Amino acid sequence: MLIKRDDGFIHPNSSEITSQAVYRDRRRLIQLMAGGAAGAALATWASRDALAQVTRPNKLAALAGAKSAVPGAVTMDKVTDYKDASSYNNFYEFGTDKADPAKNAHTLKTTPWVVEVDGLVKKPAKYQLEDLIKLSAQEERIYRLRCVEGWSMVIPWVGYSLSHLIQKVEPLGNAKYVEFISQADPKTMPFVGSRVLDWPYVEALRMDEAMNPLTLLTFGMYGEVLPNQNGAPVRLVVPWKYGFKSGKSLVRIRFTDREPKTAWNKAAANEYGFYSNVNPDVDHPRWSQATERRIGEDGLFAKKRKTLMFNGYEAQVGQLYAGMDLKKNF
Ligand SMILES: Nc1nc2c(c(=O)[nH]1)N[C@H]1C(S)=C(S)[C@@H](COP(=O)(O)O)O[C@H]1N2
Ligand SMILES: [Mo]
Repeated sequence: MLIKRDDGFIHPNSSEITSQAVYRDRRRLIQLMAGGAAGAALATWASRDALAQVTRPNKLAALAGAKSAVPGAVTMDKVTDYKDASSYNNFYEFGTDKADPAKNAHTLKTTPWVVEVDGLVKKPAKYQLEDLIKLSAQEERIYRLRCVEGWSMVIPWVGYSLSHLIQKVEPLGNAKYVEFISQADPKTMPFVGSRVLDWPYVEALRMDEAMNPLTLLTFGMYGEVLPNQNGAPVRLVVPWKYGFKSGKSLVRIRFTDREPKTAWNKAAANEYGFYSNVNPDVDHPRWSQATERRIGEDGLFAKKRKTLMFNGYEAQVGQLYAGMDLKKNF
């Protein structure tokens, strides 16, 4: 029944509101199915249940986010176990072995934490972590992350699109690149000072890549704040690029007009280019990139998976590289 008010506004009664909400949900489901994502959403719920059964000795502070509406956020893949995602890491500030970060990163001091945003922007600012977290609504996004070494994980990250922060600081017209600088504190990061990389760890994106909604400023995973070894308290997740583009424990985000020199490019320019898009057709000089191993599935009979162009996010980001030779710009 519709209740007509004096001002002409037609107000549905409560049972109609309910059925409307049900209808909208159903419609959304149909839309998802049309996009082939219904199975993905269900797979996500199923793996969420599986997740709840994993025993967690050191639960971290909760950081929940609403399920994201950004396309490409859910995948058909099973979510990687928390235990695997937090014990097999690359974080060279804490050692070069995959087990080192989980062993050593407890010395990282994440409070207080300040992120400086500067360079070619109208409104440079130093954000306390708490203020940065509150800058936009937290979302949960299940993204694959593929390492250049040939392994991958599927993680429910919590954060928001970096574009929200970028809009806040108002980049100037000549800002073409965004540089991401990690913490480099020899007192709390035992391998800063080793000569494997030129510290601080630096990564960068072109402005349009940084503005793409898939680029996630990330504060948590699995509904909790990030464990230190995964880049606490704030990192980037750029799901269509090799994992090393996703800088951890960020302290500075700088806008510039020149392509920045990145840590891995400085270390080995012929192996790690600026773009570093996941591309099964461009081999690393020392190994093929055609397949990958999913962490947690490395049993004797586990098959290697075919690596997907742009890590499976081609529909969302392919147009960023239209007309570019991706063999030259690897
Ligand atoms: N500061 C910093 N960020 C970093 C790294 C690093 O050594 N230092 N390693 C990168 C690499 S090579 C990968 S594959 C991912 C791994 O992220 P994960 O441990 O959450 O899987 O982090 C990236 N971010
Ligand atoms: Mo990596």
